[in-house]
Amino acid sequence: TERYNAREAEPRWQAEWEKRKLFETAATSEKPPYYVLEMFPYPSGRIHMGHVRNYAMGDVVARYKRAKGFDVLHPMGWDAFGLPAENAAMERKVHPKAWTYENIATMRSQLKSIGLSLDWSREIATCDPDYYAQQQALFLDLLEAGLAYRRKSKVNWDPVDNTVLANEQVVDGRGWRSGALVEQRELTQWFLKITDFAEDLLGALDDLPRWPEKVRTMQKNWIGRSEGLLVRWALANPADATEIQVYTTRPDTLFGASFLAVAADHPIAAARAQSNPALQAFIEECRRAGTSAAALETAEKMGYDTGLKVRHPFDPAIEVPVYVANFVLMDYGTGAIFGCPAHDQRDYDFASKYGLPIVPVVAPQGADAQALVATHAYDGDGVMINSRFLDGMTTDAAFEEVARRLESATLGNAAVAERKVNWRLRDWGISRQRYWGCPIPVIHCESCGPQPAPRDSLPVLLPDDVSFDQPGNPLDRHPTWRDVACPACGGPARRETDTMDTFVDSSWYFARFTAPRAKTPTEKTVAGRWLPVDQYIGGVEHAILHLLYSRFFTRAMKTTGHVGVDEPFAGLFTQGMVVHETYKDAAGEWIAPAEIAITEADGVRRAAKIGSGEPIEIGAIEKMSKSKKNVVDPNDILETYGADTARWFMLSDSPPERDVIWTEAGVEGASRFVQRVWRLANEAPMAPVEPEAFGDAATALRRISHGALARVGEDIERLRFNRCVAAANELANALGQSLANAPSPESDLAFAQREAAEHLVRIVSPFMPHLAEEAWAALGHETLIAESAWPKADPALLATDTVTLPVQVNGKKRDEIVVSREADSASIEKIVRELAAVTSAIGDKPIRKIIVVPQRIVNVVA
Ligand code: ANZ
Ligand code: ZN
Repeated sequence: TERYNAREAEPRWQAEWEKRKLFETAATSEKPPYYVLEMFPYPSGRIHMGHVRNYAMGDVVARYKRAKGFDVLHPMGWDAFGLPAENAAMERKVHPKAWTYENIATMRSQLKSIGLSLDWSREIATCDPDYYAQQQALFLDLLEAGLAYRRKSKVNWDPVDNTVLANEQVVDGRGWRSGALVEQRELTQWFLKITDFAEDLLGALDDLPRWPEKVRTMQKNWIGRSEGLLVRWALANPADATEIQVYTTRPDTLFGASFLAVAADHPIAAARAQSNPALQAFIEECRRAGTSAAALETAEKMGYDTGLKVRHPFDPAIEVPVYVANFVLMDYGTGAIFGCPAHDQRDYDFASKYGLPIVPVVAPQGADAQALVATHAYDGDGVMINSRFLDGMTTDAAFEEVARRLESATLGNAAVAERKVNWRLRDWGISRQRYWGCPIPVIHCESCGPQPAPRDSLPVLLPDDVSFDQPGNPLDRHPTWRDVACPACGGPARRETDTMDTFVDSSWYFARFTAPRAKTPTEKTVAGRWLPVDQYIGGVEHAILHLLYSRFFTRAMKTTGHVGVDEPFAGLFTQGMVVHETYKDAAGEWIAPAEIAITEADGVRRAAKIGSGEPIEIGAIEKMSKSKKNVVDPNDILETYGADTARWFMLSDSPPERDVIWTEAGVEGASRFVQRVWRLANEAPMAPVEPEAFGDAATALRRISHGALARVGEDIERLRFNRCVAAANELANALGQSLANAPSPESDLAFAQREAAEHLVRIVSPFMPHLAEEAWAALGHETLIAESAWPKADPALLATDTVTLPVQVNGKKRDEIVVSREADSASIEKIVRELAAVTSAIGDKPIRKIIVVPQRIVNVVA
């Protein structure tokens, strides 16, 4: 047979699928629905390998589920608003809209050449007026429901460019273009009330079993519920105030308090600074350095003594000083803390710097408490010491005792303390002083205040005639767009010129896909059929914000009557990155993989520049990035090998949640496998009739082929794509060996061989759909494989085919694997080495030994 020609076959099959509208999801169907979605891309210009991996995974699931009889929804769109389009406008004088839609066109055709089973008739771009019209309608709904409101909040202000900067435009406290020190300015901005749902967003995480544990933990930490105490401390020298209230989660450590500290923006700090220029200067310095949690985390602890003293809530004779400190946040708790240096590292650093006492109040039974805190804070468990009536108690008991006593003690005519649940989660500020985003549909009137834009005036369209030759938001200096009549009084008014955070755009697109052309945000019954998304797939970099905002939006859309569910994504999978070796020349410049040739001699790999032969240093394996030039362009791979090879390699080497190392050798291997499947399909005997009985050789082959079919189905359901690849390899080997025996066409073995070839093509079809169609036709089928059902494995052939082996790591069970009964130790070892449960259990320790007890158990010794 001739070699399989991917470059010729792939576009041909893509055209065929498109002609038959195979992947367009009909409006109604008797079949059960299944919604699989990959995070939609930002149209940056070109598809990269990370996209290919992400979409290949989703496509395997989509094609498999379709073959299993589901009505599959698998749409694609563009997260199309955002800053890069405006940067392109400034740098290259191209309009953000033109830039964005050109990129979309390029990337759409790239995605099409990968052969994804997408319903392109549902394509949306968030910058399409049809899309953002509905987003504006949603905003008005949230406004009416009290879930959107306005308040003052800080922004980064570049005093040279006279413009607001996004956080990513502030580099080391300076404007990225001007280099000027960035100031904090207060602007009135729009907020969405995500905090209304804090309790539910936290609690419901426990009802998402098909989410990775680590993502749920990250969300929990972000929402950050803590239980503590608000404690009022009386000022010993009352001046501008009589007390300071602090929030603490460790009231048990109260006798270890050696100072109070307030945030730079705390009213007490401002009051004291009025008569103290040095304190004022310190406060300003704190503000300049930024007061975000991230900025404070890394900054050196600094403080300024206000001269004030407060009295200990249990003993007025104990007085402690009050500082203004840069590590206290104004918008958390009360913006004031008591410092307990012995048991909090930040307080420890602070106390060491300013010579404040470090008194241990918690220590494990019998420990030398002073030694415990000699070099750093102790935050472990123990019993109370140096704490009067608390001594000997556990920290939990001490917490309760302090709370009980202070709740019933009084200061003035109120309790000294009250219990308080605190949340780290803040309301979501969505105002951006940017052009390329969804306009906030509000009109400001001097006499009536902010008015919602009338519904029948939506969408508030972005004007096209804008220029980027001056800093700032072009909408601010566009009078014919900006100046309008007040919808309430008809007097002169101005449009809101801020646009929405682009995270809003991506917080509901999955719902819009269910009825992408509706004249309302969703069609509730249609949304009800599809939501929640059955399987969502994307990068772990979105584990917090995007997913949390989407969870909030789904709840808000339920409140406002657009969907019937709380949770957007029933199943979530976060895939690993595509990584590649890096290369450097003698001058230390990064060199692209395409410019070098690798040779291997005596087990040593060497790199040299193609052409000059100059030796090149082989560096670490890292995430593909432009700056390190270790990027492989999907287009080059598609040109050389075709989409199927790229897709197969992407999913073959490592478990999908881990990084995959892109190597030329790996791609070559995948390419050889493509040809192999093609040969096997062509060499298989043509459709013999099913014999009455099967001999040993035929039965052995059927066990393997039915076993592989069943395993692959199960593994796709669990997104263990690399195991599917292993099963396909095994089957191809078995079939190849069997075919070498060349039986007569009538024999039972011929039947088993043909069946094995069909199963092999079926197994690879979700991964390599073009090759599968071509091979399916070569096997004599007149229908498309994409249109035919996934066959059922014969249970009689499965019963003895496989065994389930528990996998232990150092004697503790971590996972189990299903392998064929005949699998040898070497292949079992290989599977075990790649198990995520095993790799995470051993961490970075080396594997010393893998003991395989055939058909019983596997033990990994690390
Ligand atoms: C005394 C103490 C002793 C504390 C100790 C901790 C350990 P979470 O769990 O995040 O709620 N804190 C309170 N408000 C703060 C603010 N605005 N800026 C910076 N830190 C603040 O953390 C609560 C703890 O963080 C509180 O408990 C307080 O320090 C600090 F051994 O009080 B603790
Ligand atoms: Zn008005």
